Amino acid sequence: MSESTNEPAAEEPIEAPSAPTTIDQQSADSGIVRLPSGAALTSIDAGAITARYRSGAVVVAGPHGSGKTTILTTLYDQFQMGPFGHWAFAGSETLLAFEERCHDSRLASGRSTAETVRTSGGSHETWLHLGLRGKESTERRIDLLLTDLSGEVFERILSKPERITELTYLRRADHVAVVVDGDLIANSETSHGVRHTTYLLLRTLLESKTLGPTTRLELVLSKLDRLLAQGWTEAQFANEVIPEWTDMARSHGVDLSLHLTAARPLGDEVPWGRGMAELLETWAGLSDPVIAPRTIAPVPAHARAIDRFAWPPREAKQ
Ligand SMILES: Nc1nc2c(ncn2[C@@H]2O[C@H](COP(=O)(O)OP(=O)(O)OP(=O)(O)O)[C@@H](O)[C@H]2O)c(=O)[nH]1
Ligand SMILES: [Mg+2]
Repeated sequence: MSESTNEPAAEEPIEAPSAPTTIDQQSADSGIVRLPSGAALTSIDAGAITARYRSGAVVVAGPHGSGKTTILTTLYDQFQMGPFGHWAFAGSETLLAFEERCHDSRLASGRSTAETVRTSGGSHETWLHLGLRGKESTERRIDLLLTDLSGEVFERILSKPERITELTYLRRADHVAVVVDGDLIANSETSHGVRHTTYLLLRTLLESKTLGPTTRLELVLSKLDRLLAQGWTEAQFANEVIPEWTDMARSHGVDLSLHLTAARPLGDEVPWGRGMAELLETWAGLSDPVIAPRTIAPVPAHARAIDRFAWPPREAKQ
């Protein structure tokens, strides 16, 4: 992704990614079966999947350590045990990337506690792919593309909000999920800071006109187990904290939906994967059109083809 401001300003319009050929097509043409590498996908690779299947793009946002990658790996891990929620696993072109991210949370890693490797800031390979098929109705298929971005990307946006225009994939996203660390919310030393940065990130997303016409904005509280372990209740969180974000979003004509999750809780109080089924349902369901029409800022002239995930964005559904 183009997070650098050192990009030379390109005079010429940037070419959209060329029409993708599917793996099936390539096999038929050449007689050679090209298997996906399994690594995370660049925006161009992700664009090829969106061209092939009915798909949903989810940008998972939030500072370093907020729990973004763990949410994604737990979603994937849920399918190790069979169908999950209304969905069955229908394949992934990023199996290796999922496995790498899951490794430190498994016994085979030799660790005494489950961990998630910190996401590196410099990679263009930021999309994870989950193919899903309806558990009851097998004709129903959707392919989810989920960003696994480093928290540094969002920390940079918080210090320089104007750089949000560089995140061109926001325009194409069906969902943008802002992840908030429940552990930090509950801790009196960090609570004010994390509430404020969440407010600023949401406000930047809403005011920058970088969301697409049908993009849904969600707030995902992570580490619910840590919030409860520090004496908070879910009702207290909903009454005391949430309104400062939802009221601001409403003033921009947006209904912010909320998910309380514990992707990988410590202890037994909160079940593993709490809130994941609801999150998957939201991301895999067809999003309703946004009621208020949105004006969208133009893509910056210096954006590279690699950053233009399936641009132009989808038209607003009627
Ligand atoms: N107690 C608890 N810890 C969690 C939960 N989810 C994630 N964590 C821990 O939170 C830490 C950070 O999680 P990550 O998923 O790596 O966070 P991230 O947002 O991807 O971080 P960056 O990649 O650095 O931006 C890891 O040590 C996880 O094990 C949870 O539900 N409960
Ligand atoms: Mg990460």
